Amino acid sequence: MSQSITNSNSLTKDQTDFYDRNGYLAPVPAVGSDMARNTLSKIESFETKHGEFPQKGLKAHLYLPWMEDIVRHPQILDAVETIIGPDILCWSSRFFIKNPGEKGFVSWHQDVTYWGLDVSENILTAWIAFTPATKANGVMKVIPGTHKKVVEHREGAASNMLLRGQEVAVEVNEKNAAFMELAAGEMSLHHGLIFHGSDNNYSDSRRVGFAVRYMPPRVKPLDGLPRDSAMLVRGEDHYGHFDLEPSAKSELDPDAVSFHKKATDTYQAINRAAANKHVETLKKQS
Ligand SMILES: O=C(O)CCC(=O)C(=O)O
Repeated sequence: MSQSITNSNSLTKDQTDFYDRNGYLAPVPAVGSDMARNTLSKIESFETKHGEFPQKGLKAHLYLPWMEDIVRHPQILDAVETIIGPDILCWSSRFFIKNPGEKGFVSWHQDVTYWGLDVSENILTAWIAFTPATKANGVMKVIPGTHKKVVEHREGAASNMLLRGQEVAVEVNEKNAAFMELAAGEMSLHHGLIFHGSDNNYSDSRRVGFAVRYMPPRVKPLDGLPRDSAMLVRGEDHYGHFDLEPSAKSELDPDAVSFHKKATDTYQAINRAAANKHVETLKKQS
């Protein structure tokens, strides 16, 4: 008799229906409280030794094997697989750390518009909490249902944690916001096009999160951008649209550090160029 194999953290039909309708899901179990505590202690030792993470912690999993363990965590991938299928690339990752009293908000934006990737694809972020994420410390908020259409963005908001300070150039009714509160070790999932952002941390505790961007290997980069890279974290890549990224042999291993520099320089170049490309998408939409 054949037995069906179920993944331990696969999402239910109700959860995927909710995600399809609303463009987000939270809270979802991720790495658990013990691993969250251990990883937080590694993050804080790294900060004590080296100061801030280079490039705002962009693609930190490329030079920190203990962050690659997070990016490849089976519980996270089981949930992601339910939404995007069995072949999974990690396109990028980034720390979002807010210290108490520090001004650092994230204005309403749609991620994929700046990523140089096909906006019609199922690209998502797993945002993993290493401390609790609460309304008081600036938890991420979303506007449910805004993931169906690309909108215009403007750049340069005064205080902002994003690389280009971008925000949607349409009115947002804050009353419709859903707050994705999380316990340490849990995650939220958000669609690459959902309007999302977060407020300053008004509490007296740190908010430490790590955003990991996942997509199926069939996703095509937009034409005319530098060749990009991504890490295959589950299944197979039959498309070859991206150079596959190597794992670091150890923390800050020199090959990994130099690869990371190259990959994040490319990321920044794509980020700059993609803003113009997404204006082309808007024109096609209208
Ligand atoms: O951590 C935050 O407050 C915002 C995160 C975010 O904008 C993202 O993951 O795309």
